[in-house]
Amino acid sequence: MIQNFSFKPAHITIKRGTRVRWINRDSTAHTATANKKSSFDSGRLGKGQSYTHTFKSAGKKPYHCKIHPFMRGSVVVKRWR
Ligand SMILES: [Cu+2]
Repeated sequence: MIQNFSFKPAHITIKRGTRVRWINRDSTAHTATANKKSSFDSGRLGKGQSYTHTFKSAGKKPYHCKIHPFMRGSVVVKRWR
């Protein structure tokens, strides 16, 4: 969830192959953009819009909002539980 200019939860741990969905609940546009280019990028999400990404490789994937760089989060992808 993207709400009140933050990602909630900001940090999650998932199993490889899991789909993660970001839904923008703010009336302001946001993005969920991997810090590492070419990994994932939601593009501009308006109010109520969502973006889904399937994480296929293990590791820590920090991301941010391009419009508000102070908004930060991370997804830790494990090979298995
Ligand atoms: Cu934002």
